[in-house]
Amino acid sequence: MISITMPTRNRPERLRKCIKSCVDLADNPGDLEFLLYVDEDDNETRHEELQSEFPATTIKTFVGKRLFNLYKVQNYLAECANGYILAYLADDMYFTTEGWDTRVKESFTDDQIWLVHPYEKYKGARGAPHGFLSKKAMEITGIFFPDIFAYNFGDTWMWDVYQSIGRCKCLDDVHISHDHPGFSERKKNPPLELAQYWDDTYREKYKISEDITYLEKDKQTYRKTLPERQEWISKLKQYIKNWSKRMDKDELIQFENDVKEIFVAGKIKAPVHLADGNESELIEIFKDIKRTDWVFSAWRSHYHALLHGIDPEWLKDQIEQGFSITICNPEHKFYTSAIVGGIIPIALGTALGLKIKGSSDHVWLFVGDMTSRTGAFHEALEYARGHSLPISFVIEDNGISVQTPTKESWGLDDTDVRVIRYEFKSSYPHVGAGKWVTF
Ligand SMILES: Cc1ncc(C[n+]2csc(CCOP(=O)(O)OP(=O)(O)O)c2C)c(N)n1
Ligand SMILES: [Mg+2]
Repeated sequence: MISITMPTRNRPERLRKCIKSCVDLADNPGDLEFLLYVDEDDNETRHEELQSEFPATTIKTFVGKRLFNLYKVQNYLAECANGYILAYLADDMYFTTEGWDTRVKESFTDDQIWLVHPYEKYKGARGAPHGFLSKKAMEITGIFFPDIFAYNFGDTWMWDVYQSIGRCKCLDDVHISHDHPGFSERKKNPPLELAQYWDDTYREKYKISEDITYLEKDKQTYRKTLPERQEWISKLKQYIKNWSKRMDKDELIQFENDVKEIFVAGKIKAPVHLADGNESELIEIFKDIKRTDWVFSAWRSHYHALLHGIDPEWLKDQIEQGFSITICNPEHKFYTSAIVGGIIPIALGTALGLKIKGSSDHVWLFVGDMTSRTGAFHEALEYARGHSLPISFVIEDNGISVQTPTKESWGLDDTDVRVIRYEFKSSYPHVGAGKWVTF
């Protein structure tokens, strides 16, 4: 979902035009959320009517004190947003490109650390007066926008920070128009149609007192903020670096040893399924798995979760809480089920959904050797093959189902070339750490 944060004041018609352009030109207006901040003394904006006028989308209004600080308003709205992409748009812009939302969503691959911005008539690709950031980035920097400015330089800050980490993306094919050009443009060629918008609201905001304008004051503040911007840059860089790093064999083994110790001490009041002996195979397989792919696994999923980039601390905490056999992390598109075969139709349906949407993401399904004998597995394999779905099947063959030797019970060997298969031998039993534990 894209959440659009939008402070507005006394411009009902332009606000309408802006929302209308966003909704009419979006491929998926149901996946948009508008968060409007309306000043309590604004009696022109008929925000109550907007939701019924645009039923295809979600419009939430927050009425509050006039804050005289655009970024405080935007930060407040961003905190309330549900989307993983946050947009800072102004109520005097409007999109002119169909499918703008799909283009924006596509741009947020990898680690989500991007400033994506449309091509704007006056600034072109040379700045991002309007843009899209991720909630992830906001988590890392702790705040959506720095709120030390009143009205200016927040977007300059973003532009500088994201440019210097090489994560600024101008969508040349997504255009917006902005009824509020920069000063130089206005001086050179004052557009008549804009003059009417140059109302008291604007004049008021550009003047603090007789000798200083907000613009001048914000500029002075900006010059002093290099250390703060550098702090953002290093936090974001660090995140990007950690994100692309995968655990190596020793780190995986160390993680399981830690879990084993905690379990044997009786501190995890639920079953744990430990793995070992398959680190190298999994590390090899995960080289082909993009961080943005979907991974589905079963009860023994610690290694899969770690190799898919899930935070080891978060995972350990989940295991300690007793969720070892049902680890799920939507942010990383990682899902498991402890029901034999339970995850198979979910993975298959996800692959079907991706194909229908035309997504370039891929689904990876990990199952045990006995699970690969179930009807659900064979049906899924046939259906995926018949419909050319973006899904890969991986069979993890430890030769047993709990304690039953799989090959003995089925009387066959496996030579199916349509699936990835690796064999391994774990020194742990099916469940637990090989030592009886009383909780
Ligand atoms: C529907 C269902 N039946 C039985 C079980 C109990 N069970 C849990 S894991 C498992 C063994 C599955 O063997 P395999 O697919 O080879 O997995 P692995 O050896 O990797 O654990 C069984 C029977 C279950 N979780 N769900
Ligand atoms: Mg098995």
